Amino acid sequence: MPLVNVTREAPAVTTTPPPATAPRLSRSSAPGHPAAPVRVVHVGVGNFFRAHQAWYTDRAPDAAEWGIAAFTGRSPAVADALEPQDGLYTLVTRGADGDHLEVIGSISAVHRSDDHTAWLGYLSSPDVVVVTVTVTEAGYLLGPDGRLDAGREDVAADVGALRDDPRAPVRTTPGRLVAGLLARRAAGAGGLTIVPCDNLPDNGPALAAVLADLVDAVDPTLATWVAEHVELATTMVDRITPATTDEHRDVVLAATGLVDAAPVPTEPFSEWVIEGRFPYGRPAWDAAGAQVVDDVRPFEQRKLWLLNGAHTLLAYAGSIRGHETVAEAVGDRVLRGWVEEWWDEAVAYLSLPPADVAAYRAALLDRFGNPAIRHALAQIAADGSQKVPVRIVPTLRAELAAGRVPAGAARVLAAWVLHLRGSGAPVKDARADEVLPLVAGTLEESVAAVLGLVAPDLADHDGLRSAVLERTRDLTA
Ligand code: CS2
Repeated sequence: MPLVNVTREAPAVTTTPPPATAPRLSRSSAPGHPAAPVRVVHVGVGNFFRAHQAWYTDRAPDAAEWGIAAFTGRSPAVADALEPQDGLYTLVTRGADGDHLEVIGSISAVHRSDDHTAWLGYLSSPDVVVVTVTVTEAGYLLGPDGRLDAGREDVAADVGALRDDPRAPVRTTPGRLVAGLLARRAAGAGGLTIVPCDNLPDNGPALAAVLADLVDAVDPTLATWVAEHVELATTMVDRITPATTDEHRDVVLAATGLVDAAPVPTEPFSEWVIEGRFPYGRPAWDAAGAQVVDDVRPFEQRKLWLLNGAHTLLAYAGSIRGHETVAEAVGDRVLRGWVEEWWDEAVAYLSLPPADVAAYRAALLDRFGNPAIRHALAQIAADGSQKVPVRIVPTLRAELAAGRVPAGAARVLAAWVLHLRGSGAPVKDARADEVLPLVAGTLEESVAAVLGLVAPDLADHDGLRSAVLERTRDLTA
């Protein structure tokens, strides 16, 4: 795999304009990346997937046998960028020593989410045995009870469409998966493994529950076939991957002489921990650095509570304190103290050896402080309604059960309430219609209502309410 290293002492971006006629990155301008036959289908081709699962697949020793057909999720624009590039893109890994540029060739085909015929075609093929998913927490359509949120209008529309015609276009990710499974059963194409790769606790069982509910509503006879043919893996995924900007395009053009409309910036660190049997096969992701374990939960809790929990704290409290990126925010002494306070609470409930947890915390401070990763707090602030309950509430509950009102967890809730009330990063939430009315009254009322959303049984806990209120004062001081 050709690698270009660009040191920061000799900046990649020069003032010399690149030739106006610079060729576009593609399988002909960047030879050595033949398209592998499609055996993996992916839903949600965003930057995270391209820095993570696609990169592991590219590095696997059997990469030549495992091409990916990648479907867009919410944003079709990436398909417009990748199609003329034959699926190729540049991964820009930004370390302390500079940028490492690498062309990734594992995406053999790119499709827009509405290319339902292509979707059904792949799922009907016995060659395809793995489906990976990165659609963000919100894409799973989980209700508060951990089952499919069947009251949603888009879910009802998918149920109606699939009952009438199993090949009808659908709107949701669970709808696409069920449509694919119906087509696969009809084609007699055999079994496959679905690999959810989003930051949800127990993402395999969570997706299994959603699919079971949808199957039940659409065609209960599919349930037996699913039980015999569909495996769900459970995974912990980790790599900090911000959005692409023109700076990244300029770095790639200056270093390679090729135009890449959609390079992906990412950090050097990467982790993928996978629990799953994969009886139908998979790329040798373990040989590419992924860990295959019997129980992913300890790793997932460590990552979700320490990394993602601190991200959520920084996104709200940091933007309220006037910062724009994670690196800026963690460089603020006050915020850094709040992060440590939160970690001190959360680590008590992790089951990994304390020395590993301590090393992870130390590494996180370096990762957050990486100045070359301009990870926008506003990006992390999105969809708090999906993130706060899984990142913060388990520790909150455990601390209350132990008889303590945790200041760190209360602070995250306080910062989120203030954010929803208009402070710091702009509010962008898949459930904004439900969340924003909660903060329409006084601050006291907002705190009570938000607690009622994330932990209904704790909404009347006086000690917790006053701790959250008190923390809002620290943030507005
Ligand atoms: C972040 C994650 O946007 C967010 O909510 O906390 O995307 C985070 O950067 C990744 O999980 C890192 O692996």
